[in-house]
Amino acid sequence: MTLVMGIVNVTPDSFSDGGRYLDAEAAVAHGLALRVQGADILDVGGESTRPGSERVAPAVEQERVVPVVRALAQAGAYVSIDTMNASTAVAAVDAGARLVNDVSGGLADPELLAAVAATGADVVLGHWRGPSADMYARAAYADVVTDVLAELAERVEAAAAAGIAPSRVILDPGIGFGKKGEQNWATLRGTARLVGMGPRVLVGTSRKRFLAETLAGDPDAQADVGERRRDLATAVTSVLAAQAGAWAVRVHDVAATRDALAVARAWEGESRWASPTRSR
Ligand code: PMM
Repeated sequence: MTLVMGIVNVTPDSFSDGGRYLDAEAAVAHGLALRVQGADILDVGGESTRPGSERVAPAVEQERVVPVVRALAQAGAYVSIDTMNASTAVAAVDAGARLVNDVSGGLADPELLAAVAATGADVVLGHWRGPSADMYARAAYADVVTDVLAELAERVEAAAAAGIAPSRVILDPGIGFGKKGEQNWATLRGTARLVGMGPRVLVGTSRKRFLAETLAGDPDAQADVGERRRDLATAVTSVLAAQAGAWAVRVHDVAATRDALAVARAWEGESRWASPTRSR
């Protein structure tokens, strides 16, 4: 069954939560609420990767995320740390994180893979072609799925060379990272091929621009598509990712995604009734 990773952003500039969870206490409360809604994993991040965003100093990032990781891990949650920095990854694992989620696949910080290897944590390697500030300039592909798979295979090799076995790796196609509009849909259509590479696969479409562009029917009007419609679109793409064999989906609206996955499973005959939300 596909796992649900709930997003806990601890950033002042995230487009998704408007910085509402800047305060660590509020972020912890939000994470615990996502858990009650049925999140299997809580993904804590302190650096926004929204298109055009600037990098955050690792020390600032750690001030934001470490207390939140510690509190959620102490509450018994399976916590992942969304970071491109080796020092933040190590600090978060020390605080109880069990998974390092690097959207850059180890490319942004050359120390990250070796640092994660030493911790024993699992690692998400995302497909990435450069920092968010100018990532669309690198959105040129001969064939997007073939290129993404080949570049991720290189990251799996780099991880292995650093001491991380493929069984500890989770691959992520990096939806929205160095990919525009239709390139994201083409990448998603390749999910089953990505799953065929062997490692577990995580797919993150939640509230992303390409969904809003599709719903608006006009890329220039994407900002007019609100959270509710983006969350509904995300529930649909998450079901489709699950059907293509994804190990997990990364979402803001955990309750909607769990409901959508429960309905899809009932259609498939795997489970007739939705499991009640958990209050672990
Ligand atoms: N997307 C964002 C941030 N972290 N991590 C993974 N593994 N995959 C993603 O697609 C991904 C990510 C950007 O979205 P946000 O700013 O809404 O969290």
